[in-house]
Amino acid sequence: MSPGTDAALGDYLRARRDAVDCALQRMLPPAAGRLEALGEAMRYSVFAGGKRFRPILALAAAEAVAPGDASAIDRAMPAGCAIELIHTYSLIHDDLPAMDNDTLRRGKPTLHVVHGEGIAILAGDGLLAEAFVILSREPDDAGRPEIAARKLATIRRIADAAGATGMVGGQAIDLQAAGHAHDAGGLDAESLRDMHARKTGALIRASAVSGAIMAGGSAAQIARVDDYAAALGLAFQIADDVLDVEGASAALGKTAGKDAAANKPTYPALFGLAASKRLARDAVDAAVAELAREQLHRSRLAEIAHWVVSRTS
Ligand code: GRG
Repeated sequence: MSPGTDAALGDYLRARRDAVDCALQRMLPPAAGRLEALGEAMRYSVFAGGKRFRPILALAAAEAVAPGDASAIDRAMPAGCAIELIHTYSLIHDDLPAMDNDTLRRGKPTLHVVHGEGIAILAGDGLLAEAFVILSREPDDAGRPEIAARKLATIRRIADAAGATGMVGGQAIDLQAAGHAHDAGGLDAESLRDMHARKTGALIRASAVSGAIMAGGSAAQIARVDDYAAALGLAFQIADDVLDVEGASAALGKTAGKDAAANKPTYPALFGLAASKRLARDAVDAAVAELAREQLHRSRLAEIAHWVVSRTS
């Protein structure tokens, strides 16, 4: 956890991260037989040491709409884990020579450096498909039509977030903008916001919404959690851009300073550092205000929003 993280929140995040790691160990197919190399490659990236921010967000949203209901956490866990696999696939592919061409991720050499580009592409593909195996398999909905309906809504939401109008679409916009001669890849503020809302925001939003859906939240609660997470995703991205400028590669576990070097579209490039930090704090306030509209602001979701902009990795 970051040095500034409140002790109780730090304990909470650690406990949740451990529970997510345990669930991921169980849910991923074993690396065995003829598929041992592929399975090992998938596990290498999944267990390279991510924060598990998205699954923790799904679990916190489930707790927020169903406080004190332990089954809510169990029901949200498969969605959280599936999203972590999709997120990990996106990092593997993003690091490939054809995209960001990076050699360090989660504090370790990137997957294509260790296992080669072909296996890295396939490991990413495998993780994406495996996410939907998990989503359709868990939790068991035998004889529970309301759980089956929640699963279907969750699958739809996650597929949308990961797909061509979500994360993949945002990455395509990013790829086209990178390397332009102008600041921030030639994108104006609105285009930058739209790109990030797709590339990073959509999956973050789907994480919180999936947790709320799987825990049986009301339509009004789910809508507020969605709006909260939209603002949170923006805060997360701005903080990530600021960390790329101010952070150290060792703490980040990835190469710092790459955005500016590649003339990437970022908030600091467009607004400067001080204004970017202010925008991130404004986004956190907006996120918490959305929670308050459904009395969800005394939950971990609000603490997580503040943590997102104070983290150092
Ligand atoms: C290749 C389809 C495809 C998409 C790639 C998400 C993404 C799109 C690329 C990652 C590039 C990047 C660094 C984006 C900034 C925000 C972000 C996703 C940071 C990494 O997420 P963290 O901080 O990482 O949650 P950990 O390792 O903790 O899981």
